[in-house]
Amino acid sequence: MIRTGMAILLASVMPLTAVAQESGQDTVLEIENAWVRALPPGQPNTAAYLTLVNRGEVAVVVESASADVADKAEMHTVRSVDGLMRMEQLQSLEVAPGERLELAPGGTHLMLLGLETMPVSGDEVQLCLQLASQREVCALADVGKSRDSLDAQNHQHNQHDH
Ligand SMILES: [Cu+2]
Repeated sequence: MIRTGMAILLASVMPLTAVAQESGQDTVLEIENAWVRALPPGQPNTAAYLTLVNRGEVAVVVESASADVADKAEMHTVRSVDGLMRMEQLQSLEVAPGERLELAPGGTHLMLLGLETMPVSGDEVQLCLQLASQREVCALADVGKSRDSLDAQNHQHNQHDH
C-alpha cells in the first residue's frame, strides 16, 4: 500500500518538475557571432569563437562543448606563463547574469579536435554547449579565415541583395 502511494505521488510531482525546467534559467543563454577559423587543409584541429549572452537572472555554467565536424571540442583559455602564451583547458565556463562573454582570438576559445576534414569558407558548423543543468544550446557557426573576412563577406551579400 505504501509503495502504491509513493508511485502516485512521484507521478504527480514529475510533470511539474519538467515544466519548471522548460521555463528555467538556462533557456536564456544565447550564442551570437559564432564562427570557426578555416585553416589550411590537412590540419587536424582548429578553433571556434562566439559570444555568450546570459539574459537570465542566475549564472549559467557551460560544462562541455561539441561540434559536428570534430571528434571532440574543448574549452581553452590562453595564459601567459613565463612570458610565453600557453593554451590551457577549462573544465567549465561561467556566464554571470546579464554578462556578455566574448570568446575571441587571443583569449578563450573552443578547440575543435580531430577534424574529419577542415571546414572551408562558406561551410556551416554546428556548435553545441552542454550546460550544468543538463540542457544544451546549439548554434550554426560561419566558417572563415577571420572575423573580419566573414563580416566583409556578409556585407557584400547584403549589397548584392539590394
Ligand atoms: Cu586551444
